[in-house]
Amino acid sequence: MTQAQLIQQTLHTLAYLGVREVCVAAGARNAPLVSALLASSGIKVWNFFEERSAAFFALGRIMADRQPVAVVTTSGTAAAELLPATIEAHYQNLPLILVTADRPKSYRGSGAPQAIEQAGLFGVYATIVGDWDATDESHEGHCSDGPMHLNVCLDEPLETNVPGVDFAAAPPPAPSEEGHISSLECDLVLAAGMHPKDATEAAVLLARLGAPIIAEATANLHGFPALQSLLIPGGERALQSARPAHVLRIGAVPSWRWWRDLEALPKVKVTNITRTGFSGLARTENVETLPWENIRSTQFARVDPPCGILRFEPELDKFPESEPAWIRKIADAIPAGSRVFLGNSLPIREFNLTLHATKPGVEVFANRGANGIDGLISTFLGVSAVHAGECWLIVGDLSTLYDLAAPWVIAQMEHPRLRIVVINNGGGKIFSRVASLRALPDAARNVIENRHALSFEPWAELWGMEYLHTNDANDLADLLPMPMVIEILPHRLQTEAFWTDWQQPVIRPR
Ligand SMILES: Cc1ncc(C[n+]2csc(CCOP(=O)(O)OP(=O)(O)O)c2C)c(N)n1
Repeated sequence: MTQAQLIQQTLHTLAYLGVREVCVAAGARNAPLVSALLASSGIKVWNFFEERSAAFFALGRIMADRQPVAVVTTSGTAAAELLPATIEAHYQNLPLILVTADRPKSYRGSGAPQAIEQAGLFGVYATIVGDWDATDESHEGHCSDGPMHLNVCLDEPLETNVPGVDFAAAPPPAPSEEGHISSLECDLVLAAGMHPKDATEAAVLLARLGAPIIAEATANLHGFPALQSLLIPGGERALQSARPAHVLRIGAVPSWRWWRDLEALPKVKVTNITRTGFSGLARTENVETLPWENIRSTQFARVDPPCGILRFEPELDKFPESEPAWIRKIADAIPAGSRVFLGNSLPIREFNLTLHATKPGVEVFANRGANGIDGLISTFLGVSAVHAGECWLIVGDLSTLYDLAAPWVIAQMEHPRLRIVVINNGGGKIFSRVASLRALPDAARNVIENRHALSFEPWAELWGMEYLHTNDANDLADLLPMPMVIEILPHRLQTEAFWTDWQQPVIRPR
């Protein structure tokens, strides 16, 4: 097979996998692929100078539109930069397609320049589609769940005049819609991480079921009037009072500590309905994991007596400058029709804690596959890239420092009404909430928390974003329609006081 045929074969495979968007980070080795993509029709090309952002951005595009997206790298460590996003895609079971240009197979193990062991680079995290070089004729494309890796060996001379293909000509892959409908009972529902379309389906089942629901913001259930009386506020604190016999978890693995504690409660039955295939628990006793299609079952029933869960609302007025109170103020400022992305660590937990309702059309996303604090801004930008409304990211300061190159792609977006809200509490403050770490001497906590006094204003300036540092929530209304960094410095002592108050043990009424 000639190099031109190999390039075309690769592009046709992407087309048949349903890829209509691709993120490229160019080098010399992948230039034949990049130039053929640019000569193609029916494909949107986003360009990046570094691969880690490209891959997380692609992940965000998949999360928003639920279509496969490819990322194309050159050879060497460029390919390795895709690993964190690939792991996240694996645990979210999302079709991130990795196309890595490689030197010919004969270079493997040689230590020659920019030749690393790319075949199988992503281990268990990606299905390998062939190991292609110009002599390999077996190039069967097939669609699978989760990430896929196409390693494409290209020899010199590199051909940069290969004609493109028409991606729109490929038929869209048939959706897999199979599942077995089972019957089950439950007395408590935990919901997290659902695409808004899935949330609409789940809401029908949950309204019929009538069991109490503890839902994270990313479940996208808080906008349904039929669920208002079932949704219990208070998250972790409300869960402390629950004595369920049978938990139904739908969507992603919840971020609540209580979910982790379920490991030690083997008598509590857990039924998972999820697109990821992961149970989210190490224990297997009394745990079943069903495919998403079971959400349409009519065989569900609520267990009586109910699990006795109590309602808690955080008393934010007592600590108005605390971090949770700020999160509530930000949530209230987010207009209808916005997309929201919640950073890991404290932002997602505090948003869930203070959540009471969402405005119409607000959609919430997060990376809860592997819970990384890397790539969050890039994933947010992918989720936001073609959204016409406002897009809000709430993210910690260390998480922001992790992804400083992310805004590169903003210049390619049509409606970048972005609000990147950095909750700058001067380091990884989640660790100050862990009792064993709080007991450490200050010098050790300094290292663990990576305390700092950095400001994000120069970063905003570097990327031409507006910058707002505010102590007044009124400043969050009617923001200019442009990319913006909003830096919030919550009050440290009020935040500590809030948590002390909130962690008081739950007293159950007789
Ligand atoms: C890639 C990665 N590295 C390290 C961690 C471990 N980790 C979890 S939270 C956290 C600190 C987060 O700090 P920040 O983003 O400032 O948020 P805060 O906790 O202050 O809200 C770290 C390092 C992780 N989850 N992911």
